[in-house]
Amino acid sequence: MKLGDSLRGIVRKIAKSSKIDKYFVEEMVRDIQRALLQADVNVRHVMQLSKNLKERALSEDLHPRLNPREHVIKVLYDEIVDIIGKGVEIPLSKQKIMLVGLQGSGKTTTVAKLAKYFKNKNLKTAVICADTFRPGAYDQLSQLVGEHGIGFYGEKREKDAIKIVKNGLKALKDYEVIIADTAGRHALEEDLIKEMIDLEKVFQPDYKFLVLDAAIGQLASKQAKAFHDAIGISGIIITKFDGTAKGGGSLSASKETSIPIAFIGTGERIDDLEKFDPERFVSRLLGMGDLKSLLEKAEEVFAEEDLDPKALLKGKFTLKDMYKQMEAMNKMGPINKIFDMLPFGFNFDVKDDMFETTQEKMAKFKVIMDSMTDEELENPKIINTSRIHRIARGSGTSPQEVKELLKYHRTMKNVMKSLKSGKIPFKKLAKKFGM
Ligand SMILES: Nc1nc2c(ncn2[C@@H]2O[C@H](COP(=O)(O)OP(=O)(O)O)[C@@H](O)[C@H]2O)c(=O)[nH]1
Ligand SMILES: [Mg+2]
Repeated sequence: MKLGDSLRGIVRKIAKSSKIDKYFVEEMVRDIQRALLQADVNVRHVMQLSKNLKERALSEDLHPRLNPREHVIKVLYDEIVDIIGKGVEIPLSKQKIMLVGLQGSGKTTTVAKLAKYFKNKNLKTAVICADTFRPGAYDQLSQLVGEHGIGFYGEKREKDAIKIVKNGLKALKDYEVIIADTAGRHALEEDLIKEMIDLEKVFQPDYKFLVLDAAIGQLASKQAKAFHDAIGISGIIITKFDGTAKGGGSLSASKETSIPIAFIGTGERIDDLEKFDPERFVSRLLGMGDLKSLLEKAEEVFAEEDLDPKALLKGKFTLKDMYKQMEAMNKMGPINKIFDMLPFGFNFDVKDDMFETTQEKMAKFKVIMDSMTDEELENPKIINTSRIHRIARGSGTSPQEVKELLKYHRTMKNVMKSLKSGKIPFKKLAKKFGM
């Protein structure tokens, strides 16, 4: 994400600076202003943050465990956490959730993502299609949740959303979590408001989430207020965070309206949904890493795969381990997103595409590994040129492809090693910051 890129650049500059003085702070504040304004953060917030940064960076007493550079990073971290909205804890229990928002904001996609989120937490989850306005809404939602073991209720030809919800509640009474998708319009017009209010009365949701497209930037604030006034919103879900440079606008809109942010959508896939936690979010944004989220996510996936979660960080890391891990990683989503969660100073000398664990690549790796001996799988170091040729012949691949597999393994092994050895500044920083 663009905001993240510029902020990480600034943090790196601070970390490398030889001296933190007035000139340095002024330049830094200018850099930060540019980054935040480009991300469409409200100028008022940017000015307040600049003022606080200038005051605190040099005058404030240093924390006994921090050096001046770390102090400035910590101040920056605090101030950014302060201008974005708070999170909200959604219990993992029986509940009903209703999603509202303008057309195209990402409601239907998010209904499916949320349902999968609760389903992954072992709650019996179903969705209701109460969008009778948009043709194809029924098919879209039933397809999205189709293969994921999520219940679905809809009535393809019924035009009365209230009736559908009433029937849906009866049909789905054995489910623990029920999420309703509702119709959107191009603007918040009277008929939409009326429908939302009627639906709310019948459905009686525990949570009403407003789905906001991150690309609307600062307009998010106005939209959130309007929906809040109409039906009372319990939380915001910001979507399409992956595709915009303006994400800062919706993040600070939450602070302005005091409506917390519940989740963030970061892609089109059903798993591209993150629970929002401002502190974690900002530490990732600043490149300080988020090993906590990473491990949590790994744990979820590894549980599904029946693997030891800590295996990511320990062990000899043989080719067999790598394969298992690739399978798990595949479920966690694109690997470059995972690396976004890792701290700065964690430099890999590799391109993103090297980490693409496509099904195709996995299949090829598997074929190659089938032609290796157990000894080679346990200790890939012994694989010399003549072995490479033998393996390539045996698997019907090219020596080039065998080398690619070995290179991938070496890189992953290095990643594991640095994670294990704690070479990462984050751990130190995190401890110092009391995170
Ligand atoms: N890149 C990206 N696309 C998204 C995200 N959420 C939704 N979309 C896309 O946005 C478009 C509109 O989504 P939809 O759920 O139909 O919106 P609705 O009209 O509010 O129900 C679809 O093409 C989705 O794939 C997201 O977090 N990231
Ligand atoms: Mg929809």
